[in-house]
Amino acid sequence: MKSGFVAVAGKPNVGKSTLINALMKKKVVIVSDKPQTTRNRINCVLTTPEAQVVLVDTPGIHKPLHKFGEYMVKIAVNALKGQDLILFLIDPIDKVRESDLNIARIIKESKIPAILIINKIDAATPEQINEAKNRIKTVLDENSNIVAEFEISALTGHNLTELLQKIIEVLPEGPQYYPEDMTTDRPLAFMISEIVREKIFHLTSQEIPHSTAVVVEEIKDKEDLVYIRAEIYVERQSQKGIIIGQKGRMIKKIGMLARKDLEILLDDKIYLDLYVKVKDKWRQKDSIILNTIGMK
Ligand code: GDP
Ligand code: MG
Ligand code: K
Repeated sequence: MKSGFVAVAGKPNVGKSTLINALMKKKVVIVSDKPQTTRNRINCVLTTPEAQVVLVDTPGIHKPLHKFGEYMVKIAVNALKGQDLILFLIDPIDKVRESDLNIARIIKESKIPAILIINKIDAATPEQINEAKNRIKTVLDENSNIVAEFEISALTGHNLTELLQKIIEVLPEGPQYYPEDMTTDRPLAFMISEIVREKIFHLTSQEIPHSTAVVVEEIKDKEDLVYIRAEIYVERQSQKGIIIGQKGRMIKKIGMLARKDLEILLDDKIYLDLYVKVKDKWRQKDSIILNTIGMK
């Protein structure tokens, strides 16, 4: 069986959600009867008799790079690194802009196989399509990780069967990751935990060991904000004291700074709920950690 994680990347309005929805309709075995599962940051599992494709909406790589701290770019690249394939969408009507080129640079740096997708060809002129291709290829040249190129219309379905075939062809042999109607927030949880960790180490300097783990327990898309609950696991009571700080000042600061970065990444208001725990129970959590930080 072919299986893997497929990141769907591209700037806002390029057609990511439309494509995910259209691909989900092509699946032979229906794993979810809720068509709206592609909204927001919930990912889709597409299971056919020969393959399982986990479509992952990639958060946080569509921002101008200057808005990012350097470590955030690293996190974006690392989050992609958990993926087996990237679908990179561009929109020839809106033209290829600096934001597209930024995403292209991150994709190139990730070295993951990627399929370049020129979307909206039902509405674009041949000149617009050519111009978009030429411009994106200033970054994604022959030496890059682009393994295929498709002109599609996510709206009308043009070329989607061929695209899906190619996706399955490129994916590695692998297990069926999900038995049935499962969703994952792997890359997002990974980013959140890395950002919270960065704030902890930044604010507490030497006092907190790098074995400290942040486990994202809950991500909920609510009407007007994203609610995130994460647990920070330390080894000793004294470390818990340091992270919480006097009158909770340190944990507040960690939370505030992490929230600011997350709001930039996710383009949403964030409510970040942080808890500090001593590691006792932490061993049992190993499997959860592996899932959340995207290791295989
Ligand atoms: P996202 O922000 O990348 O998820 O983009 P969406 O999927 O929400 O699409 C943004 C807009 O582009 C919507 O109005 C879609 O209907 C439109 N759109 C998406 N794909 C196509 C396409 O292939 N052709 C045309 N003409 N419009 C499209
Ligand atoms: Mg969308
Ligand atoms: K995600």
